[in-house]
Amino acid sequence: MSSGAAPRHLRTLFLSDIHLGTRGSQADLLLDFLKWHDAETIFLVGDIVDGWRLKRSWYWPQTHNDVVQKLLRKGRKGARLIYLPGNHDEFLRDYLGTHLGGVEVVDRIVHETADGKRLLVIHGDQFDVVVRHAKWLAYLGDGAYEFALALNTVVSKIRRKLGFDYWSLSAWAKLKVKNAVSFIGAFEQALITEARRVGADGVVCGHIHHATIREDLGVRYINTGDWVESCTAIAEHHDGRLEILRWSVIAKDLPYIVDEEQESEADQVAA
Ligand SMILES: [Mn+2]
Repeated sequence: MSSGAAPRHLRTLFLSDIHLGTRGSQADLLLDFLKWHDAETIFLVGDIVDGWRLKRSWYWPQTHNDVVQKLLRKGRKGARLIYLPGNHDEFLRDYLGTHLGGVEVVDRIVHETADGKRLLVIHGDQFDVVVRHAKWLAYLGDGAYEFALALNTVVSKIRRKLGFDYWSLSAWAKLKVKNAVSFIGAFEQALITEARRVGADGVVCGHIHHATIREDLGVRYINTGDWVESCTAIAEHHDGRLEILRWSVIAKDLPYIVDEEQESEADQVAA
């Protein structure tokens, strides 16, 4: 691809866990990614802006602003933008069902792919309680499962009022590396259970910073990954085919952008 090449055009783009407002956010790499990718519909699958960190200490460099502007510009140029808040941008959950500057804000939505598959799109933190108690919930059945979902909302509100951080599955899993694999498994299981419950063919979520497309769970399980470590997105092509886009792989075909990437890594080491 030469520097004069047009961006890749996708039917749908799913992005999550960008964590703008934190030093870990790879906003400059995401900016490059957005220059090279356009889509008819862009789903922002939660934890786009990190509201908790910003509350503690304000960190908002120009590149983070540029990401927001770039996305809004894509909206003005005709892309449909849908924002599904996560636990880190929970403040946006007060705006569910509204439009903010051309962006639709919803808790969850069903997306139909070009080949007619219905995918539930949701951040995923809503299922943390389910994940933590997956075994006895499975044993107790559907009523308990729905109760756990409701309980999760209440518990997270109380924790927020008391000034606690949200219980973070990914942070917890990282601390307990031995259990990480089984927790990722329980998270996947909770999400596919929900997809099946609402009659969808699959689920697209984020939250655990682990990009995957799985076809072996009965319904499709798709995780968008993140823009803190892995720098991944999910693309839906015009024929409905889904693909994980990894910036580390794409950037190799874009020589002059690879240079920018190296610079930004050097900056990080310096910081
Ligand atoms: Mn999250």
